Amino acid sequence: MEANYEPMWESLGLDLAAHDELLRILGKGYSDVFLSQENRPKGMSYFDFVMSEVHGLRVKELIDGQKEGRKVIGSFCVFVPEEIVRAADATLVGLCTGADFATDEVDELLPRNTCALIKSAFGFKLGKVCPYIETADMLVGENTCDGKKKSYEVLGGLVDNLYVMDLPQTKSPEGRALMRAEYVRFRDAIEELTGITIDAERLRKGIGIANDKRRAIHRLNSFRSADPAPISGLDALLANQVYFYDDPARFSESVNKISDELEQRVQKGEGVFPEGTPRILMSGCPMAVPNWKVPWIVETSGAVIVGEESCVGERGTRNLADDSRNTIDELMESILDRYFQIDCAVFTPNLERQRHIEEMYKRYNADGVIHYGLQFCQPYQFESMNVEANLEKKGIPTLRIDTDYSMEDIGQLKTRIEAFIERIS
Ligand code: BJ8
Repeated sequence: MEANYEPMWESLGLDLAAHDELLRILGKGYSDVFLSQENRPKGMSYFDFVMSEVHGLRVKELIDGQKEGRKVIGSFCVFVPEEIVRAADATLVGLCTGADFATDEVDELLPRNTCALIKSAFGFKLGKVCPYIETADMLVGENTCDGKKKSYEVLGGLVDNLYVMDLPQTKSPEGRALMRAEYVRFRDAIEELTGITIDAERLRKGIGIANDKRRAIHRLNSFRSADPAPISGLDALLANQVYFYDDPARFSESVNKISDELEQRVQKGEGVFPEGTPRILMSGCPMAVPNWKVPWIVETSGAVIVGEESCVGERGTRNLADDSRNTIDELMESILDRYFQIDCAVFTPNLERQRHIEEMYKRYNADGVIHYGLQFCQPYQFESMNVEANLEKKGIPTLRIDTDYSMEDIGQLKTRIEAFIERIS
């Protein structure tokens, strides 16, 4: 018998009618986009289950954990260090930012030229349809792009548990010092919230939990360089999206099971699409659940996505933090070492990102790059110009797309993507 989560959603203050509608659309979209795929690895059934319960069982687990004293921290960005949260036996979850909701109310609060990701975060809050934001004991905003930075000033008026982390804009010694100070301040805030003092042993454990998840994703990605590709880009993206919600140990185990299957597939030369299918590297803005529009168009137009240069992808999971150091200060430095390498476009200059795109293009044996920019996202839209020019100069075919979460441009996108696939075939 299906569990009844209505009392739980009601106690979180969700708008039940609007939330039902959201789940209906989400379920239909998931079925159309994911369940219609052929030759999926059997292990993906785990993610089908997770998605069918994304606002149900997982939220219940978080609330049950809260009853046992485990705090929930909600985040909008991969700069929020999961290791510190886990070290205090708390749980980090990514917040809903992948679909338009309550757009009229959002337009009253935010300028029209705000990116869809930020508008979405507000839409889920204003429309009362995100159980994660309502469950969280602390919401962490971060001063990255101007849009996010200023929108947190607005969000602060809507919630009473917002913590804002300052972040540098340059990879200079001064930038690193700022980030170090902010990570220490964040550790203090987490200690105060949880009542737990984070010592070296706890922090090492937190690093281990986060590293294990990353290792699992690295292993899955390692099989995607094969031709035929053993997993679709949509399914790999889904694993990267669920990374932000799921219980870490269960996630790593499930991803490793899928990887066992992929290993077999690669040995036998089996894939989701035929050998020789044009291979695409996606690069750019993060795609949060349920933002599957462009990957779906790509993979129903005769190509396969073999990698994501994105925060919901390798920019978010690249590099482990070194847990072999001894003292709390040394381990904090390990965390800093790792996060200071994230090549988000809010940094200037940001040349590492260009290098990473080229490196991933080669590693995944891609035939072309699609740069995915959200309209009004200045950092990534600005960078996309140079990215395209530099890649094309090196003979790497590149398509630059600027879009949002609406479905209005699907026809136009499909035409451009099909033409691009023809170019790289
Ligand atoms: S580390 S990419 S998750 S900031 S799309 S809100 S940049 S206007 S999401 Fe990001 Fe952290 Fe960077 Fe990653 Fe602004 Fe652009 Fe909107 Fe964006």
